[in-house]
Amino acid sequence: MTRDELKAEMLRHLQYSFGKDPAHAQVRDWRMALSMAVRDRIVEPWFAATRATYSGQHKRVYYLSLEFLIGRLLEDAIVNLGLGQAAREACAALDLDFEAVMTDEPDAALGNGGLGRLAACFLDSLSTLSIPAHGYGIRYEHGLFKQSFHEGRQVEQAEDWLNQPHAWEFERAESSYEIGFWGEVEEKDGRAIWHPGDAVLARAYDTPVIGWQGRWANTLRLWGAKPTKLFDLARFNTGDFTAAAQPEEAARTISRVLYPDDTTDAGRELRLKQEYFFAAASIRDILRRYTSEYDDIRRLPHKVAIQLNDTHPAIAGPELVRILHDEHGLAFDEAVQIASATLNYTNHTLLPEALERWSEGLMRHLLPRHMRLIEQIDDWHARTTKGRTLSAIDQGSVKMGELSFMLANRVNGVSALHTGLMKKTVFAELDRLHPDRIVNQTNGVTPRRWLLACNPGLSGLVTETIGTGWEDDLERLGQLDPHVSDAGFRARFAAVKRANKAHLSDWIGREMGISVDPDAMFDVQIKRIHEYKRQLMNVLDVIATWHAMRGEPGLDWVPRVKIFGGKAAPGYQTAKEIIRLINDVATVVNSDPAIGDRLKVVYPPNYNVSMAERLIPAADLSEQISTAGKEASGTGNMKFALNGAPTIGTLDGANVEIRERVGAGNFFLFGLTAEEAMARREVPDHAGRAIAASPELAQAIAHLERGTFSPGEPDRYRHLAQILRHHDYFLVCSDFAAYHAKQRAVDAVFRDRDAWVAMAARNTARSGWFSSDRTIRSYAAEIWDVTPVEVGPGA
Ligand code: 26Y
Repeated sequence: MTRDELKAEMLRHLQYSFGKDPAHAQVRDWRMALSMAVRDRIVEPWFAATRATYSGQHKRVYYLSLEFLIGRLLEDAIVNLGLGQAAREACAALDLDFEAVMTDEPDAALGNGGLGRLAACFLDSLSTLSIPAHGYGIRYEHGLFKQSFHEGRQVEQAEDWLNQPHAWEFERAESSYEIGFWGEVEEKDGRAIWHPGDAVLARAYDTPVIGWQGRWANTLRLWGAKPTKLFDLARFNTGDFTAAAQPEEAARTISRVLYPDDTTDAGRELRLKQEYFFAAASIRDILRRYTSEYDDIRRLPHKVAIQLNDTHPAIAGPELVRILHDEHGLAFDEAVQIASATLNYTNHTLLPEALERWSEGLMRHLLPRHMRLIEQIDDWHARTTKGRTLSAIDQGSVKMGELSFMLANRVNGVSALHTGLMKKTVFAELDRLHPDRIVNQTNGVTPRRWLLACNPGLSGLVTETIGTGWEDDLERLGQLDPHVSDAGFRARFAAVKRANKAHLSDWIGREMGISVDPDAMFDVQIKRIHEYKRQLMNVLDVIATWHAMRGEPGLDWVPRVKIFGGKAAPGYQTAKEIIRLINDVATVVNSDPAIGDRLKVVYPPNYNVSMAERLIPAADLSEQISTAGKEASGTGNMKFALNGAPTIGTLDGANVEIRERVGAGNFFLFGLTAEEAMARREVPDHAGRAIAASPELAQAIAHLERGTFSPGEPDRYRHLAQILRHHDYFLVCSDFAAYHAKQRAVDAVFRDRDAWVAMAARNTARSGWFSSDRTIRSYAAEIWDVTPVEVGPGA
């Protein structure tokens, strides 16, 4: 498509799809017009892919996830369709600022963090690999909350991405399912019939997901909740307008927000309703498609593979058993066998508080038939494995991990270390009973978004050096390795990073009013704020460094910009204290004349996918410092390495595999191993001992307690200090000295610019394995038993 064709299409959509006169069009109108023009190019490959799947009777993959953190879609589509140049030129010809048009699009933030972003990368790779697949999720009206800082404290506001037309979705009014809740189960002639007490409609909204070079497109189908009857006309006519609208309100609540607060009973019930709502609609849709093509329901596992993204969609298991048994009339055991040959489960965390459990009472009340089936599934498992000591029902609650495991063909962890720990800890007994069920699938990230689109400078250099083809064959980056010893290549690599940093410095200046030196080291930690991720250890290092700089202002310090980004769960008080501390430390450090440009702390609010795309290409150092054994994989770690930022990190999650691949000499390792961490927790007063052994740490904690960063309110960080001294489960104190020392080693290498650039470039050259294409190929072969559909070039 040429510039002129695209421009003509934009003008056509502007006028005929949106009724706008070009003379009065705003950026948003132009962005919508461009989106429509681009979307039109997706529809054909999308139809072609669907037709090819039907006509070849190919097996399909269904990825069920409560989260899809997809971010912006326009640039992604432009890049995948190879329309970058045409789009830039068309915008220029219309006197539009291309960057402003791109950034006008709101982020689709239908997820919290890693698990949701992984689902989005997987959709991208499934399309790139032409594997017939659907993503299924909820069309939340409000995605992840918007974060702002008021006096350093996190304030949450409702996010509102649908408060404007959504360019990418197709509403399917004809694809709706009635989803029941509550009610009773009637036993009749040995058969169970569930009579729900209430119901809502699940309506489908489809977003095409285009793969690399537009060869294939799959569908992300999101469910919106609607009332089964619009409103109560009788009540309306009596003048009780509010009551008349009540059914609609109640139904819509289900797809209103991502992760409602689950600390109250009302919140918990709503969350379970969301899970069942979307799982049931998806299963219904999958079976409708299957039965429209095939007669024998027993062959379902040959044509369908379902992946459960953690336990959040786990109720899909009992729902599938219910339909096969109650509605299709299969014997119970056979129904369970078919369901478990179809379903697979990915575990993303071993943290006890994130392992879902539902109270038996709530489950029986909301889903009476399912609770009964869960008991039967539990009995069936005990009967068929003689694993009598084990149950998915424990002390009045249903353990969704165990239930998902019992009903799965394969269960996978997301990094080698995490999968090993799953076998050793939470699923030890189930693994013994089913030794082939647990497999590892190390996470990956899509190189289209996380290198090609977000880092044009580096991707240009890669292409000039090794040619094209790496975009969907990322291991080709290995061909860069020999070039790293070429001084000319290193100079160009360094120039790209320097330009990215200058660009980010401008943005930080504009957005935050903080001036940062693009030649300083950009040290970045961006992820959800959680104690196990240890942002607190990072701030303590900032405090210790600041303290040392003030003590010896004459020393030749390596200038650093400490960049933080991330949100805390609204009810997670300790994480919110850590946020406030980072902001308070920033206030003191950034305005300290004794420090000047040598240390800056920058924490831009409302970290999201788009901000990650801005920060990662400009990073020098990647902070991956979780307590070993706690971060299942991490995927940010892969994005940094790919973009030429070496890691300072622990042996946790996929850091282990990153270090193996980039080489120990290109990775700053520190800290306790997972085994040592477990042992250390048993040492009495481990924190006290670590504090006594590290004057820097003792000093930094003393600053917290003295109110250095909370003038006039010395108690503000008393609680954090207490945690460090007496309840340091995440071993911040035990790892601090090693971390602080390793940061000095980082300084030393950074001083030797050429050595640093070589290290950075080797990170890029050796990160090819972390493409989500590799991950998806591996799921396809080892879990789903599907193969890519052959498509002609540029179909
Ligand atoms: C049930 C509720 C409490 C809950 C909600 C969200 C539990 C967990 C989650 C999200 C978990 C998550 O994002 N896990 C992350 O998954 C990534 C993809 O596998 C990993 O890279 C990352 O280490 C892990 O923390």
